[in-house]
Amino acid sequence: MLGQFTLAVGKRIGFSSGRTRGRVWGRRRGITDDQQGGAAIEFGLIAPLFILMIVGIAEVGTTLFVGTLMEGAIRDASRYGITGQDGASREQIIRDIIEERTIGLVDIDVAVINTQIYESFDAIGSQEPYTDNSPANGSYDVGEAFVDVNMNGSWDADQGRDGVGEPGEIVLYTINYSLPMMTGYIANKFGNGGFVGLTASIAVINEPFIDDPSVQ
Ligand SMILES: [Ca+2]
Ligand SMILES: [Ca+2]
Repeated sequence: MLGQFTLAVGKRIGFSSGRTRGRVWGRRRGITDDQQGGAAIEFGLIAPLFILMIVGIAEVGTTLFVGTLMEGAIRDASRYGITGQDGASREQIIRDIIEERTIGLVDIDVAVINTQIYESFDAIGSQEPYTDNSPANGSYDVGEAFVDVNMNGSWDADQGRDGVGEPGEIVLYTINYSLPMMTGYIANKFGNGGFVGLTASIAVINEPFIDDPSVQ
């Protein structure tokens, strides 16, 4: 009896365990396939967001980097400008310094570089004084009397005068650049016509240099 029982149990166990293993392996394979399929679906959903995030980081990083280069470039250009070296070619050398310091990431032919002269630091960004009486509406109107601070014959909302300045004059250096964005999707969503506007500026006072090298 014991032998029959053992045999029966052995057969039963062997037979049953084989089918059970088959069902278990089958179920595991099914679970694995399901997991792989689920992972593929999840990746398909997440991948675009992940790629967008990476591209966005690259765009922001590039923008910050170019902005930092522009700030360094305008600072170096102004350091050169205040010395008054090379007289008439000073403006071109300032442009050359900006081009060199921005290591080709700023198209110097597209960038707008301005140097404006002011009578004081407080005058930077100030409009030319005018008499508001024709009509008295809080803004300048043609025909109203004004002080032509920059001597260009017309009223200006900013009284700066173009130029790199005489000895002791205050000069505002500004560079504006529309940086093209790298990816069309980001540019369409966040850019201004595919560009991001960058500005760097610095105000300095010229050293008491001799403006005319021929005069000693
Ligand atoms: Ca007015
Ligand atoms: Ca004016």
